[in-house]
Amino acid sequence: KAMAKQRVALECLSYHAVASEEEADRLRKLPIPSSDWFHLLRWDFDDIGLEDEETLKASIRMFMDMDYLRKFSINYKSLCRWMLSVRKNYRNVTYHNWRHAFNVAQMMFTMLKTGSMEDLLDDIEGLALLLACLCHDLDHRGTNNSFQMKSNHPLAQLYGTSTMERHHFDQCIMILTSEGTELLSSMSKDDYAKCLDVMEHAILSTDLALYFKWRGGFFSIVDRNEADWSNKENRKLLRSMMMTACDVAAITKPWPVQQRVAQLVASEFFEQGDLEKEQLKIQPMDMMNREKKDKLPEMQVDFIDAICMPVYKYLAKALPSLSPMLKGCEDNRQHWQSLADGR
Ligand code: 5BB
Ligand code: ZN
Repeated sequence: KAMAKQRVALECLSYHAVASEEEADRLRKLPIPSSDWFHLLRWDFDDIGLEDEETLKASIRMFMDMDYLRKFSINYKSLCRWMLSVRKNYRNVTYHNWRHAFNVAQMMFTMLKTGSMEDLLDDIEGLALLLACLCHDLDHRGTNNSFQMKSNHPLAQLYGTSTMERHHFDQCIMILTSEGTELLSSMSKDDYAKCLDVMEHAILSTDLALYFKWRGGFFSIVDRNEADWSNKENRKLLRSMMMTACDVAAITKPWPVQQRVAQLVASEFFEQGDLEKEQLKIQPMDMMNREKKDKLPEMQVDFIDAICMPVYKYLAKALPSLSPMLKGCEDNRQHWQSLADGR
């Protein structure tokens, strides 16, 4: 394990950049428009009209409006430098890039504020979830856990399960503990430990395998009408479902947005399929095979039925204020079904 860790450090982790102080200083001096201006509190938010720098400002705005700078004595310049560093540690891959992380965080912000979930959670949980959303796919290479395994990547040797998610969390910790980006340095030891614990669980929750493992527990709590959110274990399940709901929230967006994002997801899958053919000499699954691209509508319907609809259905059942996500998902299912039927 020590050897594997060393190899990973050499082969994969050596590149982890912190943004320069000059960059942070520049961002620190720029005005930050309101949440209203960015439409940050809307379920149908779309990032397409925003410049890259505006996505940074919008992310900072979320922390300001949650009042986390005051509540946790977060230094504004550190927040700016942290934000720049997080963006820097996303790669230019087709889908799992900074824009995706930003959209996931916006959805969490909307669930907390517009969906009133901030009333159910404490401030440390809210802060940890928002930070986790921005960090949850750090250094993603556009390939999934199964690819790391099949290609015998050192990351897969280090982390046998939830490979990429453990790596995303690792990267997240590295940024949080680097000089100049130590956002949580004013927290008490206990609060800091709790925040990191919630973040780790939240980032791991974005592993689809863990969603399948944990969702039954959540569904039965909701079905038995025993939704006591003051219970520690119940809250843990709730937070994990919130992460999944935000991670796949493109499926709840207005149809033109959903179509555009689905194309990005498909392209990234096809790029992995190309690597599997060329490098691993294996036949990719349909989802990753560009020769099967006609199956996209059918696959989106399956994705909605197997993964998305259940999480939005149970979240809306537990908390009716979240039903706009369910509605958006249902609308998109209809669109994809029509296309699958050739209509
Ligand atoms: C996903 C799981 N996989 C192991 C087998 C295939 N499936 S799937 O049938 O549900 C599927 C999902 C098939 C095709 C898909 O996209 C074709 C473009 C998708 C799909 N996945 N469609 C999407 O719009 C999105 Br967004 C995604 C993202 C899934 C990433 C992992 C989500 C983690 C949730 C905790
Ligand atoms: Zn993600």
